[in-house]
Amino acid sequence: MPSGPHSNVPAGVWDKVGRNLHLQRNHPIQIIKSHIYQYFARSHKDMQGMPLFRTYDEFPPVVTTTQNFDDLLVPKDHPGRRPTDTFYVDQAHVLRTHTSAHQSELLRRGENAFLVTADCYRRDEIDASHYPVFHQMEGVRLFAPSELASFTAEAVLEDLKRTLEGLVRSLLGDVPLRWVDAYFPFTHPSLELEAFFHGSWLEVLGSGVIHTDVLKLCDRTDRIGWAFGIGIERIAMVLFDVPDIRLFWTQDKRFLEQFSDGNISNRFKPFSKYPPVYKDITFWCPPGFHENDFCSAVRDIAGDLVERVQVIDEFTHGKTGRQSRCYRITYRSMERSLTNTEIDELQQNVRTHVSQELRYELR
Ligand code: FA5
Ligand code: MG
Repeated sequence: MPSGPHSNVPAGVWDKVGRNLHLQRNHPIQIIKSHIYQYFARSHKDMQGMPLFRTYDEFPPVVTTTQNFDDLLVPKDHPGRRPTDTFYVDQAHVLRTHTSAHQSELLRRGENAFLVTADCYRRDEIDASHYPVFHQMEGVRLFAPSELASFTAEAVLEDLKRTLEGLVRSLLGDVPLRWVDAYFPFTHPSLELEAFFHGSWLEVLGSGVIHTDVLKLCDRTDRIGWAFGIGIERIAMVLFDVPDIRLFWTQDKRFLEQFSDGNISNRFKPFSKYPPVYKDITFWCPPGFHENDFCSAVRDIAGDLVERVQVIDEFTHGKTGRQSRCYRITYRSMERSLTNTEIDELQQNVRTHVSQELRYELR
């Protein structure tokens, strides 16, 4: 477990390194990965009739900041680089925040079509669709001039949208989908795809036309192409109707036994819904306050017993300009009923940590 002055990886996250749900038989994450590999193998063939896309799913999770950020033109002052957002192993290494970290090395090797599946890590908000460890699949396709009707970004974008719509429809059927404009430093134009799930729009992937400056860095200016990064948990939630992302990490047989390799037509039958317990905490935000620091502390203390962290009230003091926030923490186990004593103890630990380690002034 990394422990130097620049490391901010908590034990609860480090424990998940190596779990590789995308390699675990009969696990929903693995089932979706295999479906996508097969879909591409069928739909995209090379001149010899062999699958066009090469697949990689064993790249180690610790990458350099060059791979994760610089190669992708992420500006030095981009918030995504900060230790509030990213888990640093040391100053020059991070737990990859996305599978795009492997794009450039494969492009430099001369590859033109590949899929990379891997575990990714982020300090993020806490709710039913965000988890500090999740799985992405990167897809990249470069075209030679002869492979496109016109050698333009428009033609690439059209191929990207057609490919992804076909892929996502093969999994999600007629679930409502919509494209929204997005921004990534390494693609232009950029788009995200959202799926309608439990009453709201859930983002399932980011994508775009690969920025010409990325291709320049890789010495691949003879081609143009697209890339996408799909959130496998998000697809799995919509496909199997899994209401909470924490379930993918459970060892509970009542969850795991509902899934089997090759089967994407079953829906998850919730085995129980235990009651939530709500606890509020109010504090003055110190200068430079970042919500991810608070969420990360709650996650470290409560693990998978925390379901959601949300601001329910905030105000700024008229004279001092200090900001006060009240956060509501929802505790709920996916597997059992929680006792009051247990939750009171967790909440007390959160309060102590917040005041003594993070040095927030409680109210
Ligand atoms: C990216 O990570 C880009 N690398 C995607 C990309 C690749 C764009 C290639 C262009 C070209 P984004 O941060 O939006 O983008 O994440 C992509 C997907 O990962 C999201 O749509 C979501 O499905 C999933 N995701 C992101 N954060 C989390 C999280 N904390 N928990 C679960 N899934 C997540
Ligand atoms: Mg996004």
